[in-house]
Amino acid sequence: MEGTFTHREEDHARQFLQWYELMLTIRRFEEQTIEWYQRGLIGGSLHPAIGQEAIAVGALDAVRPTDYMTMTYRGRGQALAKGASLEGVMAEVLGKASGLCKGKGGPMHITDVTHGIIGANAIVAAGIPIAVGAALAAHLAGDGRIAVTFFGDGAVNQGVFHEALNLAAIWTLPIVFVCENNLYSEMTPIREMVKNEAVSERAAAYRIPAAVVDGNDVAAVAETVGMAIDRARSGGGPTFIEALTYRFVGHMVGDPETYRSREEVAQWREKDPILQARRRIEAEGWATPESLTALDDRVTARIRTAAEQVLQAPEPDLEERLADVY
Ligand SMILES: Cc1ncc(C[n+]2csc(CCOP(=O)(O)OP(=O)(O)O)c2C)c(N)n1
Ligand SMILES: [Mg+2]
Repeated sequence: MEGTFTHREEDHARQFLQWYELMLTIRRFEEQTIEWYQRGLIGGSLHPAIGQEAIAVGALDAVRPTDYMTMTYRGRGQALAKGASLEGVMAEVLGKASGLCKGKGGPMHITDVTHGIIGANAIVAAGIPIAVGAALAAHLAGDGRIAVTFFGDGAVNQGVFHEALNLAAIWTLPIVFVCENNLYSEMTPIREMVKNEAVSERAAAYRIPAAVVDGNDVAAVAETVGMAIDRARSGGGPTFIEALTYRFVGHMVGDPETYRSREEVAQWREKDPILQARRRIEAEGWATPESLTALDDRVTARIRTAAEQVLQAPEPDLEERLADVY
């Protein structure tokens, strides 16, 4: 960092570099899980969030460890950004005894109540009312907590989405709805699902303020969601954020991706949130290309070391298989 920067600029640079490192950590984490899945080490399906890292990192910037969060089967990055242990999430993905859910959740159901992560959900839209319930609890307790819920564009056609928004609005609950609009619901493009593709406009029906943000711009996401979090925490009620983004890999590992063109994917890859952040850092002079490469190496090494350790971790005991099952 240049010596001529003011303190404020230095703070901003430091914060941006932290965001960059976290996005990179999530990217490398997801790449590692894909490799494991292809080697047959992960049960069920795996839905990577590669391309959507800026939403997890930006949106959770102003969130406190005690705040509540729900997300989807694609939410491992959000768990990491909320403060869950890297090894704990990794172990859960592999179904190990040391996983955050003792290996019973797998890659789709990361939960860690000690960090306010009250559940990733494989049922589309199911996390939304759960977060509204948590926001209601916080509101009744007056404990200053807020809730953030992440969901996809496919969730907005579920009845429960509308019920949840209505309750949050009428009770002025401290919640931020973050729709990760990646333009597809499984293999169906949004234009074939809804007449009005402007998902955020739905919030107006419930008198919930809404904003659309470039979901690949980490600073823009942090600023927009940060304002929504402030509103929620100060008693202003819910906000709806539509973060426009794209997933660079298939809906799940093994998806043949016949429903979209290579050109479309390539165009979006140009808007890669990590690439954009790197360009910004270099343009502002916040770090040299060499130090960014060193940072990348550190992140890669951290993931590799954790992965080697977690791979050796014990499987759950057979006697434990019905424990915590209701
Ligand atoms: C209630 C319900 N219906 C259908 C499915 C099957 N399904 C799994 S993922 C998915 C697509 C959801 O798309 P979106 O909400 O846009 O999230 P994305 O996968 O794009 O992150 C569907 C339909 C499901 N899991 N739950
Ligand atoms: Mg989607």
